[in-house]
Amino acid sequence: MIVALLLGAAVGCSSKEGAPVTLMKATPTRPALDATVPDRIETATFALGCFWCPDAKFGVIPGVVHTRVGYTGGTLPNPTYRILGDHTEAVQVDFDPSKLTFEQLIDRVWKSHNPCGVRGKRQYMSAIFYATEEQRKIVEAGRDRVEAEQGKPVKTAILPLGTFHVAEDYHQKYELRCQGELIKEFTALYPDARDFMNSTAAARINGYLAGQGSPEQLNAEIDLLGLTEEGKQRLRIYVR
Ligand code: MHO
Repeated sequence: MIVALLLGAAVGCSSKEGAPVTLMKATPTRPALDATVPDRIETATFALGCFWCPDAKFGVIPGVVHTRVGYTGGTLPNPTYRILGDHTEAVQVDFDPSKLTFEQLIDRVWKSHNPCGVRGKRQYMSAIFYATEEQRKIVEAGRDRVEAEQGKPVKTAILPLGTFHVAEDYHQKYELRCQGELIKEFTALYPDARDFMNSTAAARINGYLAGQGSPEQLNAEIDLLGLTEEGKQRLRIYVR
């Protein structure tokens, strides 16, 4: 019976009256990792050069729930990648504070670039944007610690967060967008680009594809990412 129904679905079939019956194609199952979003989410915003890299690097971290890349720090209204004005490429990371604290996340930001090196041009400058007084204090304490450790002034900008302009869809989860077969699976799961951008599973896979994360972490969560068996095999190749 089930087989007959499935066959019917595959070849299309007619009702008694002869009108075509549209049977739903099996909808892909959304990743288990995306099924629950924590009640409380905090957001960190920072810039570390081209935003594709921090999107991948931080998206893979356990406790990170969403990532999005965009433009901030400037005054031009409605910036785009081509007309950026005085903005900087940045990433926003939403995280579950019961699993990862702002302090731990910012600690990783300090460690993942050279804060005392050249700041670079505005588009790619290193910066941490604070959204609250509490965040400002944590960021400034980190800066003081780095300066004491390195004996040099920190060049990374520390700025209040203004409007964060979400970048074009084609910049979100860039590594994953460039992996032909896996992005096909994800486009089927999330036809809407905003849903795709907000997928935790997509953030993790985007990181793994960039060589981030560990085989242990991947093993622990590979069945939660919404991939087909073929997709899983493909992803494993990237994580060594
Ligand atoms: N144009 C650079 C970086 C892209 S970025 C989003 C590149 O080709 O790698 O600024």
